[in-house]
Amino acid sequence: MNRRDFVRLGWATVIGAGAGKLGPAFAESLGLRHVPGPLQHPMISTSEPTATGRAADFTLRIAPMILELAPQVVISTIGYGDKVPGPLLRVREGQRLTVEVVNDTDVPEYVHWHGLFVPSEVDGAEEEGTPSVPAHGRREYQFVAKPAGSRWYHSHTAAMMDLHRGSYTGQFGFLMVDSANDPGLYDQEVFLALREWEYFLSTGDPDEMQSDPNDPMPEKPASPDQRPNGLEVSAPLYSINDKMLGAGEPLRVRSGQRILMHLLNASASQIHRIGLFGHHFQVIALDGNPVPTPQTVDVIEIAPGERVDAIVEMNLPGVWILGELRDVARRSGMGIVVEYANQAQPRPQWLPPPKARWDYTIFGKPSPHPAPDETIDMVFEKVPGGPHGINHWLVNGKEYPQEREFVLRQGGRYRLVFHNRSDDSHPLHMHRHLFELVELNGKPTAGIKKDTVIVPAFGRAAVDLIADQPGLTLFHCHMQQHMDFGFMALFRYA
Ligand SMILES: [Cu+2]
Repeated sequence: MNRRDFVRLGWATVIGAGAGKLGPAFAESLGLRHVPGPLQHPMISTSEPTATGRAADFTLRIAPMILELAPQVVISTIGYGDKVPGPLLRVREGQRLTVEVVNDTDVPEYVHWHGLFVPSEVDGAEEEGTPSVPAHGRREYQFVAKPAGSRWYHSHTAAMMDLHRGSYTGQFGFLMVDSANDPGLYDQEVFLALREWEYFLSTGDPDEMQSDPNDPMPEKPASPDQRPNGLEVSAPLYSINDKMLGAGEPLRVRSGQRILMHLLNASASQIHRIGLFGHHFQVIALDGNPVPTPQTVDVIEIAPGERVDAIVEMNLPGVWILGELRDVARRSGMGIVVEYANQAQPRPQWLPPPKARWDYTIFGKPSPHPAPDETIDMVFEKVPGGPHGINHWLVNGKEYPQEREFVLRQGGRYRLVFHNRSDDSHPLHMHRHLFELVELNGKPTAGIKKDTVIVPAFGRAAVDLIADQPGLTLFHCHMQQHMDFGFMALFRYA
């Protein structure tokens, strides 16, 4: 048992004492440990808001809700429209969209439209000047849905030390922008959001993935930082969409079907790896953008903020678990049963997929890049265990705010070089733009368009960006705690 498992078991024991009512047979069948019993919550109002002005295409209502992750595992969170994930918003590319957001909570909120080209005033980031949805108030977001692909929407409120705000809550949902050119080469389409619940702070290493000793680590300093690490965000419960493994409906398939999986990591803090024994994922899009070279892989790695679209051919009849590779995460709920029709054997099987390394560059193409007009170096460093015992983060030697430093000229072609001088991997997200991956740890590539990129521990990535979306633009690590404690910068147009 490692330190992390110990912390987790300790937590489950404390809050599960006297409340471990999860049916033993159910729990055993999944290899789940006992988890806390139901919590008590006041009833929430279900009255519908009255319309203001023009009719909205969609209404999102932010309100406290209770969420049944599994029988007898009921938690309290804040969600959109009493659903987790929130309602699937599905639109055509180029469609003008009005979303009315009603905020039935006591705090101002922001809804961010992740991966869309929208103006700063509606992007849903306070730092860019988007107005809030006031507490017990409402606001309309109007924008044109583009570009096509798997987008999503989520709270962009700072949480700081409050682990029941912002992306620690159930405020996230899928936003599909359909292209007129979708070839539709699949039989079923499923949306799978990866999540943890009941976040807490611990000194256990929440970075689930050990960095690979074979990684080149071009940014590793000669002498390691000896200061003790601060408190980080961990979680005892996991789910895919709103259910822990085994608690929801299985994914029902037939032999020979092609299933298009829209995977989203809606986690506030963890990178995940997903596998399905005996099956392969044909990755066709990253962050919603078609890749130049679709490739088949056994394991998908996906960081907070990222999306992966993959087609899975169903050619091994049985009852399987699509799940997180780490036993602790899968046994705590991160998985879903995949059930072929007409199966006699009811017990879902987990077998680890073949060992595989995730490497974005296999989905790229080799063509060279024109030289950028300007290169902007960004150096990221950790200050271990600062105020409140939380790690703080520096961008070019400074915690956010970085308001004057990063300036783009309209139409300019920029190369951003991300130097990760910390021992954690970070998913780096640029609002309102796409960038093209140019290099990862010294490996060149082209044609991979993303809005969020994992830069491995002590790693380096370079991305090209065309400055064609005037307005303030937020850049940050997509892990909520990192973002809240310094890991942000603001780009402005000259
Ligand atoms: Cu980070």
